[in-house]
Amino acid sequence: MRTIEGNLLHGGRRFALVASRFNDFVTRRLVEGCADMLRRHGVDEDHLTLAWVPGSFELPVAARRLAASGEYAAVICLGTVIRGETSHYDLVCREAASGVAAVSRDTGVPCIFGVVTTDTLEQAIHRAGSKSGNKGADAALAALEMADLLPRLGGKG
Ligand code: INI
Repeated sequence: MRTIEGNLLHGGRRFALVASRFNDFVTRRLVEGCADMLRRHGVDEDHLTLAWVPGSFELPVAARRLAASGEYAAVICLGTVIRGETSHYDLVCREAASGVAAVSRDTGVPCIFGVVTTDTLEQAIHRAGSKSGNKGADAALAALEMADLLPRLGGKG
């Protein structure tokens, strides 16, 4: 069986991060975890771009622009949605998730969903660099792997 896998190699590629300001106390830690993981895998500082949007609902539209630019091997979307703070939690989560997935499918550029969705602020903090790891760092690994995998699959996005 021929097996195709992506390695965690930067390959000189450029990566874009899109982060939402809502709950930025948490999201900034996701951004730091993500950028740190990319740098530790050899990604050049010059090859990292960070764009801020107001909330997670706005992640897809910015991700689409970045993905369509053709400059980036992957776009990493980072945000924090906390149920306790919004009655439209489900809407924001659903639109962010389906929007990011649609950008990925439509452009062929891997768009990584690094949005923490929790019931409480405490749970969100745990996923942003304390008890439960850092979802931004996990998103960076997914981006490296997908960016390396896609060219190996052949064809076009
Ligand atoms: N955006 C978030 O990223 N996280 C949240 O928890 C959140 N809450 O609680 O409402 C949130 N709302 C803002 C939303 O993403 C949009 O920015 C806003 O609706 C304007 O379109």
